[in-house]
Amino acid sequence: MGTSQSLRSSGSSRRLKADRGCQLSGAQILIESLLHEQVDTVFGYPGGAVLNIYDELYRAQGRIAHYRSQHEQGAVHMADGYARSTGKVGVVVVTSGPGATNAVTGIATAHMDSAPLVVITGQVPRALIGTDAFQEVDTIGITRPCCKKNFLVQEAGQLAATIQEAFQVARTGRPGPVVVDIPKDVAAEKTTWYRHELPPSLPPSDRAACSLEMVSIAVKSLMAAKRPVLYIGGGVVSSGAGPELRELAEKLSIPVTSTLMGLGAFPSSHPLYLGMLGMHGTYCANMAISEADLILAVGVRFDDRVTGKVEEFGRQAKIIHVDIDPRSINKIVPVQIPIAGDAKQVIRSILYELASQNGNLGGVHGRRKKWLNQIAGWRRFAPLASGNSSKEIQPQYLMQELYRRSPKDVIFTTDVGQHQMWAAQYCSLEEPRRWITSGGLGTMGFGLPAAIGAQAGNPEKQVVAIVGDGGFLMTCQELATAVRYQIPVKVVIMNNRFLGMVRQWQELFYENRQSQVEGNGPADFVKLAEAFGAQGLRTSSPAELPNLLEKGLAMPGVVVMDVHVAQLENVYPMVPSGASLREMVLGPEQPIRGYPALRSPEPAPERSLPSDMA
Ligand SMILES: Cc1ncc(C[n+]2csc(CCOP(=O)(O)OP(=O)(O)O)c2C)c(N)n1
Repeated sequence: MGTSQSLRSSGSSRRLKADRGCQLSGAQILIESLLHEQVDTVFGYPGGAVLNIYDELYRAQGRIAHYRSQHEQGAVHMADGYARSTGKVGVVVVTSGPGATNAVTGIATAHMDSAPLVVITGQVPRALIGTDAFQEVDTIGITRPCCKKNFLVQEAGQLAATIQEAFQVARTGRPGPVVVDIPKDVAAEKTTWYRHELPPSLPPSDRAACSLEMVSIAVKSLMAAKRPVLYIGGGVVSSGAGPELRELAEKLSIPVTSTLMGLGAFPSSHPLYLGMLGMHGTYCANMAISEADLILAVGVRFDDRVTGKVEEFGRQAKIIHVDIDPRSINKIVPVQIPIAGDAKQVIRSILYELASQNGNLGGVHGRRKKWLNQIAGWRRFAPLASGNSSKEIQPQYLMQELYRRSPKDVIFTTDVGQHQMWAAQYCSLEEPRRWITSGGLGTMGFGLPAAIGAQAGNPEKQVVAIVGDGGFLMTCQELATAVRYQIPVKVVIMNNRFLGMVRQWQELFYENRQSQVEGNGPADFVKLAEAFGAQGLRTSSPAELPNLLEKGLAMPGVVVMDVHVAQLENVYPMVPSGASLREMVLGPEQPIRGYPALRSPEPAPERSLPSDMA
């Protein structure tokens, strides 16, 4: 039994011995540090530079569960899915060279979406660094621009403090991935280690205090506004500010729209909820933002997929921007009321200030009536199309049926493409941390491994990966991981035999020249699932679909449901790239300004709003 294990097996005499210090290797100190951070789950892939670490992971079996992926990208997405669904830091171990470079897509994905990870990469021995040694890459250089912070550990004596800092950085402020590069000889080297060297774990968030003066100005503006909108994003999920936001929205009758990353932070069935905004957002959300006189933006970063033409975004509105990361404020749009701070704390401060007005909200609800009526009109004018299917399965119908048949507390992960947008539109969620998608980097191949990580962290929940046929083939080998560890994820392939989202853009903006977007030949996903030891089901019939979903979701083990949908369906509404949110295209019958209408031989009449809504 290794020294680290004997240290763990408590007993006061042993503790005393530990306090007098003992000789541990860098790898043993790493394991002690992970246990100190209460890590019980690690994802990774072994190799030469991390042999010592894997030897200690072997000894730590029973205390740390390790899931070995089939590719390092998969391991990082798994840790990411685990982190986003549990709120804990996800941990990854990969080897040097190709192990580290394979991990980069996962690290960049987590970085863009602010997911807290600690990624431990092996490195060649210190004496070989810079010599083009076997499996040497400059991991620090490569990962610098796509992680929150990285460390090259120079000696075993630095490991405990470095790991602690890495966890603290990963989960504090705007969360993100941290890379710790450990040369092989540092992992092997022994040093005197004292248990009391491990200081108590630092709190998960700095809960930075915000400017009370700004809060007070924000409250006045919120009370005075005639057409306010709350625009929320992933920062609300990471700070757990959902309940406070709901209280605020209800207290002041403020309608709420969410980014792709914020879905679930505000209950989608709530009457004040407008749906997602942005490129494939709802008509009423995009109109509300465009017409608002006040936007309270919380935990968002004004991504270009959200704002459309940025000069037009919320042009009539005063903007209050609450964000933990002061660098995000005033970065894309000028903000009149900046509040740097943790979303939960700031919204609490706003609620506190409102409460101090002794319930005298100055007739705010009456003032909002006209605005809420106008929004109701937009909602009625252009609701999301319902996916009626007779001959073929419409993608919208698939999403509606999947949502209807999934348990209320289901966790959905998605890949990237049309299916992701339809899932966002139709699989509306009531709670945070149930919607896991690659929003910022838009990484195809994310859905399946993220689902495996989410399922590992939430064994009691149903986890469903919604993927496209293209993205599924990027990481489908992770089915082997799910089967091996009996992680019973369900995979729903929205199979349109196209790289659908790219085909949609080629149709709409490149005169339908379909360049390299056709499907994957006779790829048989049922056989593929079976080859990995999973179960496969397939349908292309609208009548069969409900039963297939019911059956597939209820089956034990890993199940792949290959659902053949209409091939040429496009995602609407759509704001063409670079257009303002008002220039949404609602459906195929409506030509996109500057582009020929491909679907209708005659130019379709412009859809116009009823006069009271124009
Ligand atoms: C790794 C990666 N490569 C390329 C792209 C560009 N891309 C965005 S969506 C898309 C098509 C996805 O096709 P599929 O997985 O079949 O999903 P669908 O759009 O049909 O739902 C592509 C190629 C990407 N987002 N990620």
